[in-house]
Amino acid sequence: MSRKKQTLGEFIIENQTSFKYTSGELSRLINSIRLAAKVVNHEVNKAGLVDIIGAAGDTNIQGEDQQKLDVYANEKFIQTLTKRNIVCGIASEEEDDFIAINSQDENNQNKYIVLIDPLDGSSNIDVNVSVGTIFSIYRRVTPIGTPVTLEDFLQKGSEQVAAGYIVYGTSTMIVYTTGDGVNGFTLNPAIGTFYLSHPDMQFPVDGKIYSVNEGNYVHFPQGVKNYIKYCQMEEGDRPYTSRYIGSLVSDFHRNMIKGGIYMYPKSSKNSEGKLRLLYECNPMAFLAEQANGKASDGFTRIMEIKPTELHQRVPFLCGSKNMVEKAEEFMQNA
Ligand code: P6P
Repeated sequence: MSRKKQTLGEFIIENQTSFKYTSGELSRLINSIRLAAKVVNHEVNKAGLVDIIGAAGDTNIQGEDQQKLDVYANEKFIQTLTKRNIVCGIASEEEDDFIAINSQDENNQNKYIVLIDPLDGSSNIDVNVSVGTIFSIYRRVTPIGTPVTLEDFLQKGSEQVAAGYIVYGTSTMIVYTTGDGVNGFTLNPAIGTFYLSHPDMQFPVDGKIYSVNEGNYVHFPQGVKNYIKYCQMEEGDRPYTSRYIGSLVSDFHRNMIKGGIYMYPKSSKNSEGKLRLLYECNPMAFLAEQANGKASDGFTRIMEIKPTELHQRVPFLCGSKNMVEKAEEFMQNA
């Protein structure tokens, strides 16, 4: 008889003492993300059945066509986080500016801010390929009870208190860290409960999978080209396998389980890369490092980069430590 699997709710309660700050609020925050994840999951899973897919007709600050599910997911996460009165500020890929929550209430003692990519990989929605939500949580740095400012959001990734993702794949999972390792929880849709299915997730120190959009090869810096050719060379345990889903959360999740590297380098088309530092790279970097992996822009540790803008982009490499270090070697010696 297999041991009863712990639910996400039980796990949060059991582990909140290991969290170095006031634990109750963070637990409530993770719980509100869990609720929003279930609501969004329900819509993602039936996207093909109702007229909710397809462009919403608007574009976001990134200039990308907003998919209706992008808009829906953004609204649900913001509503849930606001309604539960847990956070004092939210920034989202789908919002031009950050949102101050209850900023007129000087009794608002909420100390956490959340940055979110509500539906990453949304171009995959219409073709039934997995997508994800990414979240990053900080404590505010401006005085409690005052409206949050941009300073609260432009913190280094090393200041994150929690980060994670939801992957809406063949099964729906929440994978997150509060700085004490990475744990994965799988949703049982029949009863709407997440169960601890992947305790203490770790990147294998090495791997054989490289994930990059090779369609951009001719536009990459020479060091990146040299690393890709290294991956393809018949030597030792190479050539590696190329796997690129076009959904960061899905590529990251597979590489964390099997071993591998994900790269979105800068190029002559994207001078700073495509991925956003605050709500894509920093949370994935926190997870990567907590899972014994590594994340950099090829030269600098992602979580050491001081943000200057809310929607700032950076080049991004993350995954198995040895693979990231080999790619950095090629990039730094080109
Ligand atoms: P490209 C999705 O838009 C995303 O932000 C990541 O999830 C994904 O890895 C990447 O962009 C795909 O971008 O340019 O290769 O299609």
